[in-house]
Amino acid sequence: MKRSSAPLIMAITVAALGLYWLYYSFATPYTPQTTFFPTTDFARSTHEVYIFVNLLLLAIFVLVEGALIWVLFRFRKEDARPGDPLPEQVHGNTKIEVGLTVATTLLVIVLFVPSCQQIQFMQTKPDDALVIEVTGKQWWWEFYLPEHDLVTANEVHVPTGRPVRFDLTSTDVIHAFWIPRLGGKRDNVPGRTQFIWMTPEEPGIYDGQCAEYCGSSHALMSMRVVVDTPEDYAAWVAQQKAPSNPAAMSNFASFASAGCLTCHTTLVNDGTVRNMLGPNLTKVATRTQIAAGILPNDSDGMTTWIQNPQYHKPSAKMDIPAAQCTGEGEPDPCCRMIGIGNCLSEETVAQLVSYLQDLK
Ligand SMILES: [Cu+2]
Repeated sequence: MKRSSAPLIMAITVAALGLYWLYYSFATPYTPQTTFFPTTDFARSTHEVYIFVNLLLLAIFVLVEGALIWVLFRFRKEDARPGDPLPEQVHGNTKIEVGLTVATTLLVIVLFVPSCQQIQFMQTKPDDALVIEVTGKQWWWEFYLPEHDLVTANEVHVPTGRPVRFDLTSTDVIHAFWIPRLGGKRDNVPGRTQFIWMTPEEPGIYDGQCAEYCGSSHALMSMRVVVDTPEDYAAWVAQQKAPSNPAAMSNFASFASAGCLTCHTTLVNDGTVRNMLGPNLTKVATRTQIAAGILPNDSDGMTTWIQNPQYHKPSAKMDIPAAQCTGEGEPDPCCRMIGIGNCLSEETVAQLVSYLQDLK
């Protein structure tokens, strides 16, 4: 009987395509949330353990599967001639069983040691860290930097060359803080504070994502960490802390009368205004994105967000169903905004966008 090599060729092709897809999905620097290009001490040491464990397991896989395939071919039925005796029939082999048990125990020890070293490294708080308190909320992030008494949202800057410790908690449900190239991940649990820390080494923009299912818009809960040189970081802090008088800006009256101040503030970004219902917008125009990473921070992004936040982020606390609006005017698009019964005309929306784009 002629043996067909088609299944083997097909298996190799599928495996090769799978590896190709994996590589281009996860293993290029162009993938923003890859873990394969770590840029902190924490991310790199975790990555090294990961690679070590996986190479070891790959070697075992090749050995075991190789032995299995060898046996399949060596003892297959087609090679037996009529009248050949059965191979020796055995039951149990003490040497092999003891050998496998010892080898498995050694393997567990080899995996255990670097994992424990990594856990110890991660759980030792570094001296002189820049502390950032991170509060997860449905569905955005509040950052508070005690050293500068500074509150911001969804996007935060850190310097290179200094350990950064993120202290993680939540005010509603469990979220998880994860910026793959900086290292992670760890849960934000209501009522307790956990931490992760790392020392950023390369300036750049690093995106992350809530990694614990937290409700209908969980997938729309991104965060961004901008790693700056120490000089750029100092400039960012100075910009965030710079005194301004947003209440004197021409469109502040529209912002106030639209009810925005019920949940947001634009007036102060120090520790006195933590845990508001919506993100602190004091210097919102300095951020690159809005709504926790789902829209660009420009006039178009801001306009479409204000006009219809529920379209972009279902069940977000901003907005109520249009049917509940009680104001005058068109039901749509005028009357689909903000949970206090206000209707926003296009003119008002334009004023709000103009106001917010000036907050820098
Ligand atoms: Cu989530």
